[in-house]
Amino acid sequence: MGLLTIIKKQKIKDKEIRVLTLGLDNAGKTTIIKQILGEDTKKVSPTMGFQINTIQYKEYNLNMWDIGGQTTIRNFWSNYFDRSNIIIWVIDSLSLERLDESYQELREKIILQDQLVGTYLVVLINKVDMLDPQQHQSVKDQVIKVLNLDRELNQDRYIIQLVSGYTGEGLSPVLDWMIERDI
Ligand SMILES: Nc1nc2c(ncn2[C@@H]2O[C@H](COP(=O)(O)OP(=O)(O)O)[C@@H](O)[C@H]2O)c(=O)[nH]1
Ligand SMILES: [Mg+2]
Repeated sequence: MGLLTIIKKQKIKDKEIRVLTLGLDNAGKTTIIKQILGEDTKKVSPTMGFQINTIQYKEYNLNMWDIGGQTTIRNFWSNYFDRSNIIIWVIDSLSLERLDESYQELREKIILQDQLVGTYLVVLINKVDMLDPQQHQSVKDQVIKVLNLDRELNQDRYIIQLVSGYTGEGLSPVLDWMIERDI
């Protein structure tokens, strides 16, 4: 194998990004992944255990790990932290009464974990297709206020975005943000 081939192979390998998709049960994690994969989002059943999907996006391979969010499974999330580059945290904008629970889990199980220093965080506020567009900003403001990520993370380490797993709205800026990180 010539040197150039080796370098090329190395480059391709470098373009792998490992993404863990987490959040409370029913937030829409599996639906979002299906939407990005171009699969039917209406055929989603609760995730037991985990599933890995590779998404090709502009020269990059995004290895998306979809992990169940039921209470009993949450303690096993840390088994998947090793070598993860990005954590996607999905919040259900139609269940804001669970926002405090979501925040507690995000903080305790993700942000405060030493293993995840250096990992980027993507917060997706999902199901905005069901919201009146006029509510979008206030829902986002509410999430920003409750999560208060500025306390623990540098601004270039995270992004908060309104999305819909059903329509795909808001997802491509997130994919671009992910591949533009220094990973
Ligand atoms: N209206 C709406 N419903 C959604 C959206 N994403 C997911 N859902 C619904 O929310 C429920 C949970 O979705 P699922 O992907 O299984 O959530 P998970 O448990 O986080 O993987 C399902 O009934 C989905 O059809 C969305 O963007 N908009
Ligand atoms: Mg699921």
